Amino acid sequence: MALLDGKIGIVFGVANKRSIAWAIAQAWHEAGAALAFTYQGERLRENVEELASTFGADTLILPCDVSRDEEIERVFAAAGQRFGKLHLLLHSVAFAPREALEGQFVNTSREAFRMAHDISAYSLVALSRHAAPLMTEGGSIVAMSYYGAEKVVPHYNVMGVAKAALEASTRYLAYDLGPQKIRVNCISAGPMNTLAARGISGFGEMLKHYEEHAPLKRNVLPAELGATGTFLASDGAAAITGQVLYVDCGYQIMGM
Ligand code: NAD
Ligand code: 0WE
Repeated sequence: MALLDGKIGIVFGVANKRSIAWAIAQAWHEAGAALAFTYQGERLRENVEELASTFGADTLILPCDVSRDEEIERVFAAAGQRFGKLHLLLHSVAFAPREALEGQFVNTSREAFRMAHDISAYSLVALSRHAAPLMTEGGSIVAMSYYGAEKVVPHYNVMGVAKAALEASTRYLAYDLGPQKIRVNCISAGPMNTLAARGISGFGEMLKHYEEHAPLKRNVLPAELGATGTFLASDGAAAITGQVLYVDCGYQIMGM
């Protein structure tokens, strides 16, 4: 019997094969879960259809811009109709306007701050609220975070503040949904070479810095995020909720 046999999940945040969401979805699938997928917009539809259909031609795949309430409602109505229940939800979504990740944090515009928090943090609250009524047998909600939530990482700027809001939201959601046996946790991943990291100036040096300074002297592999995602989704993590788990080769423990 595989770890997630009989579990039904929904995955937000696949853009392409390098997406962290895809690494965790593959691990959930290999552990026996049945999965539905959402994509941000028409631009990403083909990518996600091509990847997700490897899990079966009848895989549920729906558009969902998480900044639009009506799209969120449509997704959970469709998932309810198809499955009648839900056990797992992966939130692997973040966005801040590019200019906010370039200059100084002090120059963050009201609109960039609003967008970053809406898409990267509030969306977890909205998705959890819609998922909870379907999680009638309990559930596990997993969101992706980054170290810039707790310490200053130059240029991460408003995304760091939004990740702090995401992590705090994880704790308040864990408190609210705990009585329904719904657990809510974050995985704080070390830097990964994904679409969201591409074009961030100095990202190559950041990977090298982690390799030199993390206790394990290397960077994280996608399959390792998959394995942690599977653990958090499984009954092995039945007493873990509201936590931020660092999957970063130990980087976060260092003081110098
Ligand atoms: P990615 O670009 O593959 O994934 C980001 C996803 O966010 C994309 O699928 C994109 O479509 C989605 N998205 C953005 N705006 C959206 C919106 N309005 N509605 C719906 N979806 C939207 O990059 P990734 O690195 O896999 O990022 C996934 C998560 O992992 C993010 O939360 C990111 O902050 C986090 N993370 C990334 C790293 C890293 O170094 N790459 C490290 C730690 C945490
Ligand atoms: O969470 C992230 C990145 C998320 C992200 C990426 C982009 C690039 C394209 C959010 N919004 C946008 N907007 C865009 O227009 N990471 C953890 C990866 C990351 O991004 C950084 C990092 C790290 C690490 C930006 C600056 C410094 C470090």
